[in-house]
Amino acid sequence: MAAMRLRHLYRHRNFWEWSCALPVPHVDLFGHKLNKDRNERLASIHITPQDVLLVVDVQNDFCPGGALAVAEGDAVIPAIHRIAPLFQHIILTQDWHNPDHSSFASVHPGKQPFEQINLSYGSQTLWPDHCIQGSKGAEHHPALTLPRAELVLRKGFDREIDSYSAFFENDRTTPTGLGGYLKERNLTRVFIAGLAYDYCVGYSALDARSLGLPAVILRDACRAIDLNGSVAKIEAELAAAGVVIAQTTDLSV
Ligand code: VGL
Ligand code: ZN
Repeated sequence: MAAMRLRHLYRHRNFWEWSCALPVPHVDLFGHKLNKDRNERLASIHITPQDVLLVVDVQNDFCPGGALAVAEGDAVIPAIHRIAPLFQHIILTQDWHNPDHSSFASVHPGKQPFEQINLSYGSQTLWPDHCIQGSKGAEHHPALTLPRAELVLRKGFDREIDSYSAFFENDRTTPTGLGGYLKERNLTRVFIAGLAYDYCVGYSALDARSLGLPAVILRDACRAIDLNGSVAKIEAELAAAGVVIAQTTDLSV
């Protein structure tokens, strides 16, 4: 009995050694070079000069104490600082609403924050007043220190249309200009971090894919609002669109 078990173990060991000796591919799905070490290969996404880090809406109003606070919103900041040095290109977005923006419950008599309403382009969630142009709440969180950021893209400044995505407003057709910027500067893959995972981060990733760009969400560098199943809903869409969900520890140069 003991001998049989031993033989089993031995065969298993041989199989393990044999499988470890198999040649491993030299490029990943995106054509980037892979580390030779098998364990590292599973964990590693190599950042190239054509990659961009898109830091979405890390603003006071989305952090604890803010008007539309996301739980642990400020916890994304150290994660973003950790990976920022890997990127040659960093872009920030800033939710930037008029005081009477149509996504605010306060401009719709009888409506409460987090209710749904129909606007010209379809269903829109109503929010507490947040990220009003020029206000303290609209400023980037003071702890966010990314002096190399090359573009700050403001969105949501058309009173009639909200803009979750950094690429298109919520009618899903009006461009913000970011797609053109990336194209002209030959930035071809987008890594996304920030707030909120289930709204502005998620929609930015979907729209990057709709423009044909590979998109990677850095999950531990995001936090979610999670309103009425919004996390499950966006995750189904992200999976269908081929958005890669990764961790900041998966990245290397
Ligand atoms: C956001 C709701 C309203 C976001 C912005 O940044 O995810 N969510 N405006
Ligand atoms: Zn907003």
